[in-house]
Amino acid sequence: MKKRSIRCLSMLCGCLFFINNGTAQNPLILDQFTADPSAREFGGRVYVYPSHDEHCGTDWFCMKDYHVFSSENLTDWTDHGVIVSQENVQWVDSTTNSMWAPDCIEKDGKYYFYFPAISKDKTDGRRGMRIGVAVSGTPYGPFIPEPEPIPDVRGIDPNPFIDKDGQAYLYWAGNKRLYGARLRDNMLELASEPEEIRDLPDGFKEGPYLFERNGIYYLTYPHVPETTERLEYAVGDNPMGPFRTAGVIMDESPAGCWTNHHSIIEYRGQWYLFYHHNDLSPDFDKNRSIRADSLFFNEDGTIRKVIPTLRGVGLTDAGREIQIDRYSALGETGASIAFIDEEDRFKGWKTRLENEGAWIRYNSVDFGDADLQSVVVKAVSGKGGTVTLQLDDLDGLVIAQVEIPETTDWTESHTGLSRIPSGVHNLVIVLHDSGPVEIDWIRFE
Ligand code: FUB
Repeated sequence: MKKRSIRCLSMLCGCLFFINNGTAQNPLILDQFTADPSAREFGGRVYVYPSHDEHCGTDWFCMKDYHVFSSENLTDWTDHGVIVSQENVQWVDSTTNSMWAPDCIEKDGKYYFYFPAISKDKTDGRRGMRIGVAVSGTPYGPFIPEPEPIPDVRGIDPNPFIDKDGQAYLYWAGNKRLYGARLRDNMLELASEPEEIRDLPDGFKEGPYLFERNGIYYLTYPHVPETTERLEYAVGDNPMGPFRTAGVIMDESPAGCWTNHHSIIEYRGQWYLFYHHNDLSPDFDKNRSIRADSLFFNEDGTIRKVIPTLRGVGLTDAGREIQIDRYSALGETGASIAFIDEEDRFKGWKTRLENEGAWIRYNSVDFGDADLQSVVVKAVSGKGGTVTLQLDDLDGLVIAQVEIPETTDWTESHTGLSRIPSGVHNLVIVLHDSGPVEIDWIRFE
């Protein structure tokens, strides 16, 4: 999978707008590291406010600023550019690269962006991680940071919530614990003393995210039961609890990424979990990438565990480059994925089919109204090979047989379709020789 082409659309208050073309899968953003995704629906679009990991040559987090990304179809993400930077917040020590997990909420037409960072004020009681607010008239800025952090709040991972009665709350983490308080109407100050949220499991907790559904208040949070974080939740009848623990939303990463951090929203009738993993940096888990997967509730309101996928959410337009390495399923033998270029992982991944019969499946490809007549497969193969493209949900119907030429360079092979599909289908690619054949992407025309 090659790096997505980035197209500049316009300028707004110094922030460039970009389209991140063709990203329908996990991770969502492929041209930079992103972590701690706080997703919100504003005006019929999903906005994701992640933090922004960089590689600064240290073995710790290096986070200097925030971008916001938005999408209407959860497939095409617009990067609205930098909305807040450590360089433009008066109270932040801009040498500390400590702009950790943020969140944003709308109230009365204003957007309040909450973010933690290390304060430049080193006096007792005011030093360390504080939480600030930046305010905007739109979800994408310009955000004007308040000159001081929120008084009386010390910690990280702010999460604002507005209840049905209009009362706003702020949750945050500190000293391995979670805290909450009511916010004043101005959204800039606490209206009550910070309270520790009790009756949660012992051990390290951070990243609180609270939402309400059918009268149940879900307090969700990463917790370390053993060595790395998993996403858990507790439920209560009130925004400030008491809460009772209710289960696990996502298990620890099998690959060992120490952190996870999430948010949960309903969008157009479907619930989604936004979270992160270190897909683009498997050797260094402080360079993370945001993801999204669908989330489902049981009848009794409990949350079904979310199994992380590469395929992610949203439909993939058959006329765009389909990155099949973000697969839904992979045959047990002879199929694998790898980075296209280990020296530049932002170029993404490729699929390698090794033996006859090796296969990979990519779900939810939208063929539209049946006017696609041919297919392009970008592939490389030292021996050449034949692959068939089949529709899994139509009993394996073969729609094309593609001859991949013997070549040492990536080559685009064009083939007419033997059957013209319409609508949404699950695409399977099967190798019919002994390979290997490596595939970057597939596009229908
Ligand atoms: O991104 C820095 C920190 O790592 C966040 O604030 C935590 O929630 C964890 O994801």
